Amino acid sequence: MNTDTLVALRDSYLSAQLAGNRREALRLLVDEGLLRGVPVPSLHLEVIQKAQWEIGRLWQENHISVAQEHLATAISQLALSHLYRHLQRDPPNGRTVLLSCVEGELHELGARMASDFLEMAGFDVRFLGANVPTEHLVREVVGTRPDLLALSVTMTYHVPALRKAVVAVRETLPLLPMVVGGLAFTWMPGLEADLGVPFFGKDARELVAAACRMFEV
Ligand code: B12
Repeated sequence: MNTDTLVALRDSYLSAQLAGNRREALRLLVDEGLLRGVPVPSLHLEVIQKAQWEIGRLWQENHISVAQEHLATAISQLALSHLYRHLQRDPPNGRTVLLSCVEGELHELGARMASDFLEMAGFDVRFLGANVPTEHLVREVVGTRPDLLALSVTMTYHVPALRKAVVAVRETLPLLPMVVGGLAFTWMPGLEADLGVPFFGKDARELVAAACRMFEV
């Protein structure tokens, strides 16, 4: 798939988001994307993710309102739900990943996308979504005993919550492998070393590559 096609698709998708046109946004992803052979991971990363980043820029620079950002993001949520049933999955690799946003963290779309990528790679994924209180995260980890715990954090002011979660999980299950990611790591380089937890990449594709290396699957 050439870059120009993906850029054009992203621009059209962004216009549909800004117009609040859910049907057109889905039509673009399906008719102009999937049915023309654009792989689902490219729709995720090159169309939806990049459109979301652009929505962030437009909001930050006051070109769109909070309501318009919400409208646009709701469309991307719908798009991910719709694409979910079209994910091409590798055979199950027998490993379970529990993926969660830390307490207070409301940005869950990226973590959700990361969950979909892990699923495509054959992992069994438990995705807890946004703002999971640390105490409940620990209970869930103890209850489900995943092979890997992945924590997502976007806002740097949620790093203390990440730290708290890492400490609490370590106290309870010292041998459980943990990884961290999300935009906060772009803004605070080196944070992972400070936490003593590996950073598994800046997007969902890198996360999957690292997880596969870790388990040799
Ligand atoms: C949508 C959005 C929201 C929505 C989120 C809704 C939802 N259901 O997710 C809402 C309205 C809740 C929101 C709130 C806020 N937001 Co906001 N938001 C965004 C926006 C526009 C898009 C986020 C998104 O969907 N990204 C697309 C996904 C696919 O990308 P991603 O998150 O980077 O995820 C990828 C990687 O990070 C990685 N990844 C994610 N998790 C993990 C985990 C692991 C282990 C690994 C390895 C990888 C990984 O893989 C993902 C897929 O490739 C961003 C702009 C941006 N640049 O992202 C601003 C942005 C993040 N928000 C911002 C701000 C300021 C806020 C608020 C403080 C606003 C306010 N005043 O209230 C609040 C904070 C809320 C909170 N308590 O957490 C700023 C942050 C700036 C900064 N440097 O601090 C941004 C950058 C906008 C901007 N340009 O100013 N926001």
